[in-house]
Amino acid sequence: MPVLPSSDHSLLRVIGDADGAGDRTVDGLTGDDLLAIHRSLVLLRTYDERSVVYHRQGRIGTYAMFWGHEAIQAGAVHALRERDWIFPSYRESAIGLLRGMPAATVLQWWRGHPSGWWNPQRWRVASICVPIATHVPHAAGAAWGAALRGEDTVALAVFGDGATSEGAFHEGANFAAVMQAPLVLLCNNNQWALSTPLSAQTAATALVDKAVGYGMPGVRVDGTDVLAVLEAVGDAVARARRGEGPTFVEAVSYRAAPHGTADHPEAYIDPARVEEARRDECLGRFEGYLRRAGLLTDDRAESTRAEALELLREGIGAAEAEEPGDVSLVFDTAYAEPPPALARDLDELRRVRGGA
Ligand SMILES: Cc1ncc(C[n+]2csc(CCOP(=O)(O)OP(=O)(O)O)c2C)c(N)n1
Ligand SMILES: [Mg+2]
Repeated sequence: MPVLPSSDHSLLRVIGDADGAGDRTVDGLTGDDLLAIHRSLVLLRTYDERSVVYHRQGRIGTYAMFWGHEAIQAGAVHALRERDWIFPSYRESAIGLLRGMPAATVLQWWRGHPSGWWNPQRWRVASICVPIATHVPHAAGAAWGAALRGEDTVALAVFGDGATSEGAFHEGANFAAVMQAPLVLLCNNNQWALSTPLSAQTAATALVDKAVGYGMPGVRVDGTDVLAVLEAVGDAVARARRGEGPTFVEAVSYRAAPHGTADHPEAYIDPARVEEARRDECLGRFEGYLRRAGLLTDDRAESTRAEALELLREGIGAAEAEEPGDVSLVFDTAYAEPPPALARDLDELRRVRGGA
Protein backbone atom coordinates (compact mmCIF):
# COMPACT_ATOMS: atom_id res chain seq x y z
CA MET A 1 0.00 0.00 0.00
CA PRO A 2 1.50 3.35 -0.96
CA VAL A 3 2.03 6.14 1.55
CA LEU A 4 -0.19 8.87 0.15
CA PRO A 5 1.25 12.30 -0.46
CA SER A 6 -0.72 14.94 1.41
CA SER A 7 -2.49 16.11 -1.75
CA ASP A 8 -4.01 12.65 -2.25
CA HIS A 9 -7.30 12.54 -0.38
CA SER A 10 -8.60 9.33 -1.92
CA LEU A 11 -9.87 6.67 0.45
CA LEU A 12 -8.16 3.32 0.73
CA ARG A 13 -10.72 0.50 0.33
CA VAL A 14 -10.59 -3.30 0.31
CA ILE A 15 -14.30 -4.16 0.48
CA GLY A 16 -16.13 -3.40 -2.76
CA ASP A 17 -19.74 -2.61 -3.56
CA ALA A 18 -22.68 -4.81 -2.55
CA ASP A 19 -22.32 -6.72 -5.83
CA GLY A 20 -18.64 -7.40 -5.10
CA ALA A 21 -17.22 -4.94 -7.64
CA GLY A 22 -13.92 -3.73 -6.23
CA ASP A 23 -13.48 -6.49 -3.62
CA ARG A 24 -9.78 -7.11 -2.89
CA THR A 25 -7.94 -9.36 -0.48
CA VAL A 26 -5.37 -8.42 2.15
CA ASP A 27 -2.04 -10.24 1.95
CA GLY A 28 -1.55 -12.82 4.67
CA LEU A 29 -5.15 -12.97 5.94
CA THR A 30 -6.62 -16.47 6.15
CA GLY A 31 -10.30 -17.44 6.25
CA ASP A 32 -9.93 -18.01 10.01
CA ASP A 33 -8.46 -14.51 10.41
CA LEU A 34 -11.45 -13.04 8.56
CA LEU A 35 -13.88 -14.91 10.81
CA ALA A 36 -11.98 -13.72 13.91
CA ILE A 37 -12.35 -10.15 12.66
CA HIS A 38 -16.07 -10.81 12.18
CA ARG A 39 -16.38 -12.03 15.80
CA SER A 40 -14.67 -8.84 16.96
CA LEU A 41 -17.06 -6.65 14.99
CA VAL A 42 -20.10 -8.52 16.31
CA LEU A 43 -18.79 -8.35 19.88
CA LEU A 44 -18.29 -4.59 19.68
CA ARG A 45 -21.67 -4.05 17.97
CA THR A 46 -23.43 -6.16 20.59
CA TYR A 47 -21.64 -4.41 23.44
CA ASP A 48 -22.67 -1.04 22.04
CA GLU A 49 -26.32 -1.90 21.39
CA ARG A 50 -26.75 -3.56 24.78
CA SER A 51 -25.08 -0.63 26.54
CA VAL A 52 -27.69 1.77 25.19
CA VAL A 53 -30.39 -0.54 26.57
CA TYR A 54 -28.59 -0.84 29.93
CA HIS A 55 -28.40 2.94 30.06
CA ARG A 56 -32.13 3.30 29.37
CA GLN A 57 -32.78 0.74 32.12
CA GLY A 58 -30.69 2.79 34.54
CA ARG A 59 -28.08 0.05 34.89
CA ILE A 60 -25.10 2.05 33.57
CA GLY A 61 -24.51 5.80 33.64
CA THR A 62 -24.02 8.09 30.68
CA TYR A 63 -22.61 6.27 27.67
CA ALA A 64 -20.79 7.24 24.44
CA MET A 65 -21.94 5.04 21.57
CA PHE A 66 -19.64 3.79 18.83
CA TRP A 67 -22.28 2.25 16.56
CA GLY A 68 -20.84 2.17 13.03
CA HIS A 69 -17.27 2.81 14.25
CA GLU A 70 -16.53 -0.83 15.14
CA ALA A 71 -14.51 -1.34 11.93
CA ILE A 72 -11.98 1.30 12.97
CA GLN A 73 -11.43 -0.38 16.31
CA ALA A 74 -11.46 -4.02 15.17
CA GLY A 75 -9.37 -3.32 12.05
CA ALA A 76 -6.72 -1.59 14.16
CA VAL A 77 -6.58 -4.20 16.93
CA HIS A 78 -6.24 -7.04 14.43
CA ALA A 79 -3.26 -5.22 12.90
CA LEU A 80 -1.45 -5.21 16.26
CA ARG A 81 0.32 -7.91 18.21
CA GLU A 82 -0.89 -8.71 21.73
CA ARG A 83 2.08 -6.92 23.28
CA ASP A 84 1.44 -3.64 21.46
CA TRP A 85 -0.16 -0.82 23.43
CA ILE A 86 -3.62 0.65 22.85
CA PHE A 87 -4.58 4.13 24.12
CA PRO A 88 -8.35 4.55 23.71
CA SER A 89 -10.64 7.54 24.09
CA TYR A 90 -14.16 7.22 25.55
CA ARG A 91 -15.35 6.38 21.99
CA GLU A 92 -13.28 3.18 22.11
CA SER A 93 -14.23 2.29 25.68
CA ALA A 94 -14.80 -1.40 24.90
CA ILE A 95 -11.73 -1.97 22.73
CA GLY A 96 -10.21 -4.05 25.55
CA LEU A 97 -12.86 -6.73 24.88
CA LEU A 98 -10.85 -7.59 21.78
CA ARG A 99 -7.91 -8.41 24.06
CA GLY A 100 -10.01 -10.59 26.39
CA MET A 101 -11.01 -7.96 28.94
CA PRO A 102 -14.29 -9.03 30.60
CA ALA A 103 -17.39 -7.06 29.57
CA ALA A 104 -18.09 -6.52 33.29
CA THR A 105 -14.91 -4.45 33.62
CA VAL A 106 -15.91 -1.99 30.91
CA LEU A 107 -19.51 -1.89 32.13
CA GLN A 108 -18.22 -1.08 35.63
CA TRP A 109 -16.31 1.86 34.20
CA TRP A 110 -19.56 3.23 32.82
CA ARG A 111 -21.22 2.48 36.19
CA GLY A 112 -18.52 4.53 37.94
CA HIS A 113 -17.40 1.48 39.93
CA PRO A 114 -13.72 1.27 40.99
CA SER A 115 -13.32 -2.17 39.37
CA GLY A 116 -13.81 -0.44 36.01
CA TRP A 117 -10.26 0.98 36.35
CA TRP A 118 -8.09 -1.91 35.22
CA ASN A 119 -4.34 -2.27 35.42
CA PRO A 120 -3.19 -1.05 31.98
CA GLN A 121 -0.37 -3.62 31.91
CA ARG A 122 -2.82 -6.51 32.08
CA TRP A 123 -4.19 -6.18 28.54
CA ARG A 124 -1.82 -3.47 27.37
CA VAL A 125 -4.83 -1.17 27.13
CA ALA A 126 -4.45 2.23 28.80
CA SER A 127 -7.27 3.78 30.82
CA ILE A 128 -10.16 5.22 28.84
CA CYS A 129 -9.29 8.84 28.14
CA VAL A 130 -12.08 11.41 28.49
CA PRO A 131 -10.11 14.69 28.20
CA ILE A 132 -9.78 15.17 24.46
CA ALA A 133 -6.35 14.20 23.06
CA THR A 134 -4.44 14.03 26.35
CA HIS A 135 -3.70 10.36 25.68
CA VAL A 136 -1.79 11.23 22.49
CA PRO A 137 1.36 12.37 24.34
CA HIS A 138 0.94 9.43 26.74
CA ALA A 139 0.97 7.06 23.77
CA ALA A 140 3.93 8.87 22.19
CA GLY A 141 5.84 8.57 25.48
CA ALA A 142 4.98 4.91 25.90
CA ALA A 143 6.09 4.21 22.33
CA TRP A 144 9.36 6.12 22.73
CA GLY A 145 10.00 4.45 26.10
CA ALA A 146 9.55 1.01 24.57
CA ALA A 147 12.00 1.90 21.80
CA LEU A 148 14.55 3.14 24.35
CA ARG A 149 14.28 -0.19 26.18
CA GLY A 150 14.97 -2.00 22.92
CA GLU A 151 11.50 -3.57 22.76
CA ASP A 152 9.78 -3.84 19.43
CA THR A 153 6.34 -2.83 20.70
CA VAL A 154 4.20 -0.24 18.98
CA ALA A 155 1.61 2.08 20.55
CA LEU A 156 -1.71 2.96 18.96
CA ALA A 157 -3.64 6.09 19.99
CA VAL A 158 -7.25 6.40 18.84
CA PHE A 159 -8.96 9.80 18.93
CA GLY A 160 -11.52 11.90 17.07
CA ASP A 161 -11.48 14.68 14.50
CA GLY A 162 -12.00 17.22 17.29
CA ALA A 163 -8.85 16.00 19.02
CA THR A 164 -6.71 17.23 16.12
CA SER A 165 -7.37 20.84 17.23
CA GLU A 166 -6.01 20.24 20.72
CA GLY A 167 -2.53 21.22 21.86
CA ALA A 168 -1.98 17.74 23.28
CA PHE A 169 -2.44 16.22 19.82
CA HIS A 170 0.16 18.58 18.39
CA GLU A 171 2.62 17.90 21.20
CA GLY A 172 2.24 14.14 20.96
CA ALA A 173 2.43 14.02 17.16
CA ASN A 174 5.40 16.37 16.96
CA PHE A 175 7.30 14.63 19.73
CA ALA A 176 6.72 11.19 18.21
CA ALA A 177 7.89 12.34 14.78
CA VAL A 178 11.03 14.05 16.11
CA MET A 179 11.91 11.05 18.27
CA GLN A 180 10.82 8.57 15.57
CA ALA A 181 8.67 6.83 18.19
CA PRO A 182 6.87 3.65 17.09
CA LEU A 183 3.40 5.21 17.24
CA VAL A 184 0.25 4.95 15.14
CA LEU A 185 -2.07 7.94 15.34
CA LEU A 186 -5.52 6.70 14.36
CA CYS A 187 -8.05 9.47 13.91
CA ASN A 188 -11.72 8.54 13.68
CA ASN A 189 -12.95 11.42 11.56
CA ASN A 190 -16.68 11.00 12.18
CA GLN A 191 -17.26 14.61 11.02
CA TRP A 192 -18.50 15.81 14.40
CA ALA A 193 -17.02 16.86 17.72
CA LEU A 194 -20.26 16.68 19.67
CA SER A 195 -22.25 19.39 17.78
CA THR A 196 -19.20 21.05 16.13
CA PRO A 197 -18.92 20.03 12.46
CA LEU A 198 -15.54 19.36 10.87
CA SER A 199 -15.87 22.58 8.82
CA ALA A 200 -15.83 24.58 12.06
CA GLN A 201 -13.01 22.47 13.47
CA THR A 202 -10.28 22.94 10.91
CA ALA A 203 -9.44 24.95 7.80
CA ALA A 204 -7.46 21.99 6.41
CA THR A 205 -8.95 20.36 3.32
CA ALA A 206 -8.47 16.95 4.90
CA LEU A 207 -7.16 15.89 8.30
CA VAL A 208 -4.59 13.63 6.65
CA ASP A 209 -2.82 16.80 5.48
CA LYS A 210 -1.72 17.40 9.06
CA ALA A 211 0.71 14.49 8.75
CA VAL A 212 3.00 16.34 6.35
CA GLY A 213 3.45 19.19 8.83
CA TYR A 214 4.86 16.75 11.35
CA GLY A 215 7.04 15.02 8.80
CA MET A 216 5.26 11.72 9.00
CA PRO A 217 3.39 9.62 6.42
CA GLY A 218 -0.37 9.96 6.33
CA VAL A 219 -3.00 7.75 4.85
CA ARG A 220 -6.76 8.18 4.45
CA VAL A 221 -8.99 5.12 4.66
CA ASP A 222 -12.67 4.29 4.50
CA GLY A 223 -13.53 3.94 8.20
CA THR A 224 -16.43 1.60 7.46
CA ASP A 225 -14.11 -0.89 5.74
CA VAL A 226 -12.56 -3.06 8.44
CA LEU A 227 -10.02 -4.56 6.04
CA ALA A 228 -8.88 -1.19 4.73
CA VAL A 229 -8.31 -0.02 8.31
CA LEU A 230 -6.43 -3.24 9.04
CA GLU A 231 -4.28 -2.81 5.95
CA ALA A 232 -3.47 0.85 6.64
CA VAL A 233 -2.77 0.33 10.33
CA GLY A 234 -0.84 -2.86 9.50
CA ASP A 235 1.47 -0.90 7.20
CA ALA A 236 1.87 1.82 9.83
CA VAL A 237 2.69 -0.77 12.50
CA ALA A 238 5.26 -2.45 10.25
CA ARG A 239 6.89 0.92 9.57
CA ALA A 240 6.96 1.74 13.28
CA ARG A 241 8.47 -1.65 14.12
CA ARG A 242 11.20 -1.09 11.54
CA GLY A 243 12.17 2.06 13.44
CA GLU A 244 10.73 4.43 10.85
CA GLY A 245 8.57 6.40 13.26
CA PRO A 246 4.91 7.36 13.49
CA THR A 247 2.11 7.42 10.91
CA PHE A 248 -1.14 9.37 10.89
CA VAL A 249 -4.15 7.35 9.73
CA GLU A 250 -7.37 9.24 9.02
CA ALA A 251 -10.32 6.84 9.08
CA VAL A 252 -13.23 8.64 7.46
CA SER A 253 -16.65 7.81 8.87
CA TYR A 254 -19.89 9.56 9.78
CA ARG A 255 -21.38 9.57 13.25
CA ALA A 256 -24.63 7.64 12.81
CA ALA A 257 -25.53 7.60 16.51
CA PRO A 258 -25.80 10.42 19.05
CA HIS A 259 -22.55 11.70 20.61
CA GLY A 260 -23.67 10.09 23.84
CA THR A 261 -26.79 9.22 25.78
CA ALA A 262 -27.20 12.87 26.85
CA ASP A 263 -27.17 14.24 23.29
CA HIS A 264 -29.98 15.21 20.90
CA PRO A 265 -28.33 15.28 17.48
CA GLU A 266 -31.67 16.01 15.78
CA ALA A 267 -30.90 19.63 16.69
CA TYR A 268 -27.84 19.82 14.44
CA ILE A 269 -27.08 16.70 12.40
CA ASP A 270 -27.97 15.96 8.76
CA PRO A 271 -30.61 13.17 8.92
CA ALA A 272 -29.99 12.15 5.30
CA ARG A 273 -26.28 11.54 6.05
CA VAL A 274 -27.19 9.56 9.17
CA GLU A 275 -29.60 7.44 7.13
CA GLU A 276 -26.88 6.81 4.54
CA ALA A 277 -24.30 5.92 7.21
CA ARG A 278 -26.70 3.49 8.85
CA ARG A 279 -27.41 1.84 5.50
CA ASP A 280 -23.69 1.44 4.66
CA GLU A 281 -22.59 0.47 8.18
CA CYS A 282 -19.42 -1.54 8.66
CA LEU A 283 -20.72 -4.86 9.99
CA GLY A 284 -23.20 -5.32 7.15
CA ARG A 285 -20.53 -4.40 4.60
CA PHE A 286 -18.09 -6.95 6.02
CA GLU A 287 -20.76 -9.65 6.26
CA GLY A 288 -21.54 -9.06 2.58
CA TYR A 289 -17.83 -9.51 1.77
CA LEU A 290 -17.62 -12.73 3.82
CA ARG A 291 -20.76 -14.14 2.20
CA ARG A 292 -19.41 -13.37 -1.27
CA ALA A 293 -16.23 -15.23 -0.28
CA GLY A 294 -18.34 -18.20 0.90
CA LEU A 295 -17.12 -17.82 4.50
CA LEU A 296 -20.26 -16.72 6.33
CA THR A 297 -23.55 -18.59 6.57
CA ASP A 298 -26.76 -17.52 8.34
CA ASP A 299 -26.08 -20.14 11.02
CA ARG A 300 -22.61 -18.82 11.73
CA ALA A 301 -23.79 -15.21 11.81
CA GLU A 302 -26.56 -16.23 14.21
CA SER A 303 -24.29 -18.20 16.57
CA THR A 304 -21.65 -15.44 16.64
CA ARG A 305 -24.31 -12.93 17.63
CA ALA A 306 -25.74 -15.34 20.27
CA GLU A 307 -22.26 -15.83 21.79
CA ALA A 308 -21.75 -12.08 22.05
CA LEU A 309 -25.18 -11.56 23.61
CA GLU A 310 -24.42 -14.23 26.21
CA LEU A 311 -21.11 -12.54 27.03
CA LEU A 312 -22.94 -9.27 27.62
CA ARG A 313 -25.67 -10.94 29.69
CA GLU A 314 -22.96 -12.47 31.89
CA GLY A 315 -21.08 -9.18 31.98
CA ILE A 316 -23.92 -7.02 33.24
CA GLY A 317 -24.87 -9.76 35.74
CA ALA A 318 -21.31 -9.91 37.09
CA ALA A 319 -21.09 -6.11 37.27
CA GLU A 320 -24.34 -5.79 39.18
CA ALA A 321 -23.39 -8.60 41.57
CA GLU A 322 -20.34 -6.64 42.81
CA GLU A 323 -20.57 -4.70 46.04
CA PRO A 324 -20.75 -0.94 45.39
CA GLY A 325 -17.46 0.89 45.87
CA ASP A 326 -17.00 2.92 49.05
CA VAL A 327 -17.67 6.61 48.40
CA SER A 328 -14.55 7.56 50.36
CA LEU A 329 -12.54 6.42 47.31
CA VAL A 330 -13.61 9.62 45.58
CA PHE A 331 -11.77 11.62 48.25
CA ASP A 332 -9.02 9.31 49.48
CA THR A 333 -6.40 9.88 46.83
CA ALA A 334 -7.15 13.52 45.97
CA TYR A 335 -5.03 15.16 48.72
CA ALA A 336 -2.12 14.09 50.93
CA GLU A 337 -3.73 16.22 53.67
CA PRO A 338 -7.42 16.67 52.87
CA PRO A 339 -8.97 20.04 53.80
CA PRO A 340 -11.65 19.72 56.52
CA ALA A 341 -14.47 20.58 54.11
CA LEU A 342 -13.91 17.27 52.34
CA ALA A 343 -14.59 15.29 55.50
CA ARG A 344 -17.90 17.15 55.87
CA ASP A 345 -18.72 16.44 52.21
CA LEU A 346 -17.99 12.77 52.73
CA ASP A 347 -20.25 12.64 55.81
CA GLU A 348 -22.99 14.34 53.80
CA LEU A 349 -22.54 11.90 50.93
CA ARG A 350 -22.79 8.93 53.30
CA ARG A 351 -25.93 10.45 54.86
CA VAL A 352 -27.74 11.00 51.52
CA ARG A 353 -26.74 7.53 50.32
CA GLY A 354 -28.27 6.03 53.45
CA GLY A 355 -25.04 5.16 55.22
CA ALA A 356 -23.58 3.23 52.24
C1 LIG B 1 -10.00 18.79 26.86
C2 LIG B 1 -11.47 18.62 26.66
N1 LIG B 1 -12.21 19.63 26.19
C3 LIG B 1 -13.55 19.48 26.00
C4 LIG B 1 -14.15 18.29 26.30
C5 LIG B 1 -15.65 18.11 26.10
N2 LIG B 1 -15.91 17.19 24.99
C6 LIG B 1 -16.31 15.93 25.21
S1 LIG B 1 -16.51 15.06 23.78
C7 LIG B 1 -16.07 16.39 22.84
C8 LIG B 1 -16.03 16.28 21.33
C9 LIG B 1 -14.85 15.49 20.82
O1 LIG B 1 -14.97 15.26 19.46
P1 LIG B 1 -14.00 14.31 18.67
O2 LIG B 1 -12.60 14.53 19.10
O3 LIG B 1 -14.30 14.45 17.24
O4 LIG B 1 -14.41 12.84 19.18
P2 LIG B 1 -15.80 12.05 18.99
O5 LIG B 1 -16.64 12.36 20.18
O6 LIG B 1 -16.43 12.48 17.72
O7 LIG B 1 -15.39 10.61 18.97
C10 LIG B 1 -15.78 17.49 23.65
C11 LIG B 1 -15.39 18.81 23.13
C12 LIG B 1 -13.34 17.25 26.81
N3 LIG B 1 -13.84 16.03 27.10
N4 LIG B 1 -12.02 17.43 26.97
MG1 LIG C 1 -15.60 13.32 16.03
